[in-house]
Amino acid sequence: MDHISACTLDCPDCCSVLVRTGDDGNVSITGNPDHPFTKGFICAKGRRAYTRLCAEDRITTPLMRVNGAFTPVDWDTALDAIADKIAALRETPAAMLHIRSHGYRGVLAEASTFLFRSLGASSTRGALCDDAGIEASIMDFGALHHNDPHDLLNAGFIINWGKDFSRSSLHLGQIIKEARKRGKKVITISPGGDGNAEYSDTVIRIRPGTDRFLAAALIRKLLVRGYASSTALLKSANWESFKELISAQDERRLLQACDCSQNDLNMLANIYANMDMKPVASILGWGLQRHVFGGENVRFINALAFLSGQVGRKGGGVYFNISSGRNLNTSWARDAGTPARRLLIPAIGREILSAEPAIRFLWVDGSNFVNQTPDAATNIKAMEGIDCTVVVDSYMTDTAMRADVILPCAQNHEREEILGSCLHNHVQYSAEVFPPKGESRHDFDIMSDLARRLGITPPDREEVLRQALDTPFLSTSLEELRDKGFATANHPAIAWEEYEFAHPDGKYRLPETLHTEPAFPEGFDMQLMSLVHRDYLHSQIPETAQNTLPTVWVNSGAPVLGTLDRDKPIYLATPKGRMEVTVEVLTDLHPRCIIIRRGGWMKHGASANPLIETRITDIGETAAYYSQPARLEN
Ligand SMILES: Nc1nc2c(c(=O)[nH]1)N[C@H]1C(S)=C(S)[C@@H](COP(=O)(O)OP(=O)(O)OC[C@H]3O[C@@H](n4cnc5c(=O)[nH]c(N)nc54)[C@H](O)[C@@H]3O)O[C@H]1N2
Ligand SMILES: Nc1nc2c(c(=O)[nH]1)N[C@H]1C(S)=C(S)[C@@H](COP(=O)(O)OP(=O)(O)OC[C@H]3O[C@@H](n4cnc5c(=O)[nH]c(N)nc54)[C@H](O)[C@@H]3O)O[C@H]1N2
Ligand SMILES: [Mo]
Repeated sequence: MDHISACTLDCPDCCSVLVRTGDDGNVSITGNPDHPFTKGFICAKGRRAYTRLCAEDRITTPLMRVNGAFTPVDWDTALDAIADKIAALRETPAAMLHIRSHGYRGVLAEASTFLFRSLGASSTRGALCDDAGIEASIMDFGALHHNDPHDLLNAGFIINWGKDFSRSSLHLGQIIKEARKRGKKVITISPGGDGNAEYSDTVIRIRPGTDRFLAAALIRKLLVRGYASSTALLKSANWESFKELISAQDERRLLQACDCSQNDLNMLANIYANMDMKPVASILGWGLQRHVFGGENVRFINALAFLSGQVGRKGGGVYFNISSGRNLNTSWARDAGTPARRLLIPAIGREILSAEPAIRFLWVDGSNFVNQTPDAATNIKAMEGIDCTVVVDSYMTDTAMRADVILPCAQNHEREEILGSCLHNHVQYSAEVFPPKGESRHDFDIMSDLARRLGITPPDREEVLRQALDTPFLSTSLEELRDKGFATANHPAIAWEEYEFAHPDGKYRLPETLHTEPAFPEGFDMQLMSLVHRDYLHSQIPETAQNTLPTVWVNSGAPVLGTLDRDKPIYLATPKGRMEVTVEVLTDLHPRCIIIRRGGWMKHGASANPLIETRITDIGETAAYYSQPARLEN
């Protein structure tokens, strides 16, 4: 039998899927062929969802720590104990901290936000993911908006600023393949070592963290040649000061700063200058904003697209992302109350240790923050000082193993959800195809039971799903959505076509500063990039797949290879410490880079995050993971 469901992993593609259950007990998961974006295929992560439900190491009963060891307890015992802890802190809500990340997506997933906002507990600010680029784009345009992804088929040129089409968004990659079949040219700008060669006509290798210099050099060239769009100039709020900033730049220096050549510059300038009237679409990956000047990187690329007249144009535009919540109403959770304070998530260990009043209760759901945030060793220390930690998860992650109570949650295809995408405008319905394993429960129901114990009336689940669809962009009923599996929100296919930007004066904002890239400390002259894994979402990796040494990749000509003794253990080292690794080579990777695929767990010696120092991006308070100086040593 076929059931329509959706993948709830934190991924832009946000696929609608068919879960096929056979009489023989076999289960297969495939892409929904009727969905306009999924188009009948899904990636390895989505196909594996069922294996994950049946994993032997899955936690399926509530666990409480008794004399140091986890002991199974019933739900009432666990929730009564948690309610007592919370009740004792009701008068000092700042002492309670709620950490929720995006291990799974959906409107019901906002349940914990509802509860902890209602309590006025402490929450987090900043981000681990894409807020540098989001805030940068909002500074420029006033709001997040991009063309429909299928409009890429109308482009003449697609300039890919560092998205890895082969790993992080396969459906976007499919559109790129289709565009190339139709004769569109794709140019990728990246540090290399990714899977983009097969998606691109030309690849330009850039030094990581420095795209703003290439974009600035291109803008400078367009201005010198007189190719800037006059409409764009008129629509800029700060054109005069920006012109001065750009005129003061030296082309040769800009190119040196990003390791790009005069040829690269000329080729791109000819494309952006629109010599042959073909529209140019720019795609911004999220890698280039995970650097200390990640926000500025995004702002200069946006400015380039805007000044060259490519914004608001069919086949043109800039794609960073849209808000995955923009088509769904979750005001019941968001407006439930105001957090007492917000601790900075990319520095969370340090923040907890220095919090005043101290954090005495911690609730974590949909997050493996102990392993996933920088300076992970400090997170362990921070956890030790908290009286009571509750983790809602199904696996014994680096975070869960440090909890006092673990509450087992229903997983994808075991719980109903409605969720949006940060890339396309379809809203998906994810179904309860299987009963939650063992005693696992929907996060929403866990929250509701706890809320009642605290005298807080939780909203009705069905009502929340109905309310979610009550937005100006959707015209579907819950019944229709359940039946069809998706609905399409109504937005213009071309963003900013009217050239009316979302700032109060309707004008675009150009960047005010261009910062030089900080120098690396003595002895650490390589740069560690902890990039997405093709087969897993972040740390959602089976433990059985983590029993070998983690691999790092460097350029086959990297000087460090000449100094390493291959017969001795090799370590990846940063000023924070070192970990043993296996080294492999790539021919196209920038010689400055070391790549590690992210998500490996600390308990298996496979996480890079204990080695990554806390650095915060210039805009959006995001973890600047990729600005990490590193080296390899014996
Ligand atoms: N070194 C390095 N680290 C990084 C990054 C990097 O670039 N470099 N990137 C960062 C990025 S982009 C992100 S988005 C973060 C992601 O980091 P996290 O948000 O912590 O995401 P995951 O590692 O996927 O862990 C999510 C957890 O949610 C659990 N989960 C799944 N479904 C459910 C459910 O229905 N209910 C509940 N309660 N839990 C569920 C999973 O089992 C898993 O343990 O990591 C960041 N970490
Ligand atoms: N398979 C898989 N897919 C995923 C995820 C996953 O864990 N696994 N995670 C999902 C999530 S939460 C996220 S946030 C996204 C992440 O999606 P992406 O941002 O696409 O992924 P990253 O691997 O962080 O970075 C992408 C590429 O950025 C390039 N890069 C790094 N620094 C720079 C730079 O300074 N300039 C340029 N031009 N390029 C640079 C690197 O070459 C890298 O290949 O993926 C989502 N999709
Ligand atoms: Mo992310």
